[in-house]
Amino acid sequence: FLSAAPYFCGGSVSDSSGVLQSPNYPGDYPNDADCVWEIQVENNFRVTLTFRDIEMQSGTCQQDYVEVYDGPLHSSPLLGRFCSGSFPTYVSSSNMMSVRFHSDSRYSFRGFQAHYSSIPAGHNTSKFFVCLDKPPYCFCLQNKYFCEFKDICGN
Ligand SMILES: [Ca+2]
Repeated sequence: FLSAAPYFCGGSVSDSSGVLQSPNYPGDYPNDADCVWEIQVENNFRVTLTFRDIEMQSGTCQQDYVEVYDGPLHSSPLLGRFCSGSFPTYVSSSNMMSVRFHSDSRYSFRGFQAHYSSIPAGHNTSKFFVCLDKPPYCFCLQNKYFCEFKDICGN
């Protein structure tokens, strides 16, 4: 029997913006990986996370996947799990967000790259959208809603 050692990665992230990506990106990610990034930005800010690329073993997203949590990993709601085909954006309800990448024991692909940034929490946010002071001005927080990409918030 061959037993692969798990590949650990991730860590704490506290810059106001940055890039998260799977190990070796854009090369193939390792098998048996489990990475958790815990993003914490300044108090009174929220974390926005936008995926720019994602290519993983697809299907039901049980083998290889990315999960986004609205805060610390083990105590926060799951905002989404996915593995290919979509480029979602997430916004946290506090100044913390966690991102988990998992791969199983075989078949690897390019993985993912995502950009995060922090935005001030304030009146320009609701449960449905977040306003920004620069394009695209509006992030929708639920996939079933679509923002018109214009300055709907009066900035
Ligand atoms: Ca796999």
